[in-house]
Amino acid sequence: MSRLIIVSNRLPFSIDHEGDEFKLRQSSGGLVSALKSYFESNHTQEEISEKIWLGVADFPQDDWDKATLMESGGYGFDVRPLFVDKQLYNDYYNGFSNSVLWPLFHYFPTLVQYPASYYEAYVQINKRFCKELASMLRPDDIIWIHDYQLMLLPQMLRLQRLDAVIGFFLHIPFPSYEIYRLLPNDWKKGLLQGVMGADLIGFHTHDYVQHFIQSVKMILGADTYFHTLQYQNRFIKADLFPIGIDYKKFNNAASDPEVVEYKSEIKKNFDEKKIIFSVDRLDYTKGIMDRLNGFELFLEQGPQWKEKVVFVLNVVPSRDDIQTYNDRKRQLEEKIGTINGKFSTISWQPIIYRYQHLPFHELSALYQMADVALITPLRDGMNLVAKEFVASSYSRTGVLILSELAGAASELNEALLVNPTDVNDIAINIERALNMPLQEQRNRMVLMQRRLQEYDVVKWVNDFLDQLKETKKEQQKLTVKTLDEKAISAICRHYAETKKRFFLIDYDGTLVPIRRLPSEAVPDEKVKDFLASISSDPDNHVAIVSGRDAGTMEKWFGYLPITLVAEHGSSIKMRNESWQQLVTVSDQWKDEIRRIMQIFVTRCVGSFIEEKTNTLAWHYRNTQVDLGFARSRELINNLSQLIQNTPLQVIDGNKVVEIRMAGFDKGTITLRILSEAQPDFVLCVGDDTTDEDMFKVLEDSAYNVRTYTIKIGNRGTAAKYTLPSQQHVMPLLTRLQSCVNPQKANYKIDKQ
Ligand code: GDG
Repeated sequence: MSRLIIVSNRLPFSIDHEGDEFKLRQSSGGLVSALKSYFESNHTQEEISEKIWLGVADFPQDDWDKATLMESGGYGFDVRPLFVDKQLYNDYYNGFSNSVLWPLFHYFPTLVQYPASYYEAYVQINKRFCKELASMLRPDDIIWIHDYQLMLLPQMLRLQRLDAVIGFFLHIPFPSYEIYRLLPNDWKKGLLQGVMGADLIGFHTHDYVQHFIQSVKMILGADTYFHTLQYQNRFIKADLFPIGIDYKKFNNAASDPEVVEYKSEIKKNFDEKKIIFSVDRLDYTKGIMDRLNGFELFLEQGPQWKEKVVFVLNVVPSRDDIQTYNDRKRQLEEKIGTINGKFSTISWQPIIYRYQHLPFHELSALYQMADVALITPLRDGMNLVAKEFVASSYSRTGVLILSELAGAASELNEALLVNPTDVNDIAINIERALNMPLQEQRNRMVLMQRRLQEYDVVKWVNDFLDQLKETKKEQQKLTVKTLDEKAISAICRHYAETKKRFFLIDYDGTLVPIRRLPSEAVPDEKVKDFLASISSDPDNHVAIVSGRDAGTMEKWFGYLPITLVAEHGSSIKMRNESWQQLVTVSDQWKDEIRRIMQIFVTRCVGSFIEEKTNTLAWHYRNTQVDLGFARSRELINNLSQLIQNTPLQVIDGNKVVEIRMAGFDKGTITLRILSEAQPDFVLCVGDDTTDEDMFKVLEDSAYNVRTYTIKIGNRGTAAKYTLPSQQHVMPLLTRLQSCVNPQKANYKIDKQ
């Protein structure tokens, strides 16, 4: 049995007290709504025996001690409040979290403030969380850390507990690399390293996952393969988990007596008027000013709506100790006054504005009574209000107008999607929504409801926790062993027992060291003699699987009885046969790619382009290390965008970026040649990213022959074993021959 420890900046409630009376008050906010619903449901994971919520208390220790009634929570979880120094908390929360990360991650870089003291406080508070957690952790605990206030915590905890199961979820957008890189160097590196301490990192949308992976690649240089990242010898997964809502709670609220009563009050007050509704925390990201401008334009352009429509605008107080927030409040209230002053009649006011937190029954009644929900954030991680409005529509009518820049837009395609800064777009869509036929409203609602019902908050939590467990299992599988004496002896024994052995050997960086220029990496007599010797054994079949062009391969090895694979599988010469060209499509794509690579050659002294029949490669092995690496990230980025929807692929190789036809890789060709050869022993060795394709197909459980995949170097790999460097390759292969020919036994890995 495990304990689930939820860690978030704040606890999900405050304490109100009058005299000796202490009362819990639930905080508003997306995370609280979601997790509270999950804890109250009966569908938590079976193996979770206890739930604990750790967060900073916004009440004094004294109140907590008195309110002992809360020990058991009443919410179905234990509470661990953290009491921290007020000034420090202020610099961490209002400072770094909400005046650096919040504006930057929501694409408001001009609002970011950069005092060093903010980051220092952020480090300190993250450390406080770490200390508290470390003191309470048990071996089987599952730790789930939430949101941008605690980005350093996963790594801090990892350093204390190497085996801990740690999940991290970011509730706000992860911005594009161009925005993220605006952070000072230490901060941007520190935050990413911090998050990478987790085993599983969750985001709301595919875009945020991609942005994160790109930043990790560009800034930390981590290896990535789809959603798996390899960093400092650990495998980490980043994936999307679009948060769901408590669908039933909102859908069933229609029969709640309090809701029914409040609805009849609304009906009485607004009569037959159409209702437009919005509710958000007071925050510049929520786009309230542009929304008001859009509504004003709609009223100007549609005088026929006079006295027939009312906009119920509810703003929830938030972060009022940050100046930017107060300024916005004043500006919004002025704007509301202007619109009401301009359009009101003696019996009608177009905007009903409230600045308060609504009780649930009022919120729910307004969701149900609204003809239109107008939700137009300038950026929003997800936006639960949009989902709650859809779930509340028991009659399946009502129209959702939603910003295309909210995470929810990627799931709620049937909403009227608007650009939140385009007031004209907002005005047009208000008009469109108010005129939308009932049948169309229903068609759209039904589809959105079905989706929300299927992936509700319980599914969201369980999905995340299941994936976390899976990631842990995968990590164990991916653990790579250094090829040691014991493993070599085992390979030797197997070698001696078998009669149909197959060797798949990469060339550059494997048989010969990487040289300054590819033309310098010519095979010497030792390599040639070895290849001649190993291939002379009739029980052995050797294939050199290279990225080199066929002409060079033929010149160097054409006379030997071995198989040659050129350009990663674009052409092949099977042992004792002639060359076969496998890629037959036009190479016109090369002109555009060459032009871009040429720009990088100019910008990065020492780099050069290598052109092969089906491949263009930009080599940066001769450049200044940091510059070459940074430029290679940019080139990969540019090329990846350019080749979208084409049959090309970009390969991030060892000091080389290559582009070539997809579908012709070392993995595909490996399967092809092995299916013909039917061996009973396979040994595959390589050093590069392109060799990973061979390792993967050979390590795939569907491939039944006993295989030995060996990667040179310690970068992330799908291979079973690693060798420390290229110099170990020839001695190892020579030693294998000695297993049937003992006088060649001169290689002991432990002595290297
Ligand atoms: C962050 C991300 C992401 C709001 N006003 C009242 C009220 N609420 C409840 C809503 C909803 C929640 O608060 C707000 O959630 P959002 O998703 O809209 O926004 P954030 O609080 O900024 O949340 C966001 C979320 O995390 C989850 O990952 O979606 O993008 O910024 O549940 O119902 N509830 C009541 N009265 C109110 O006046 N009772």
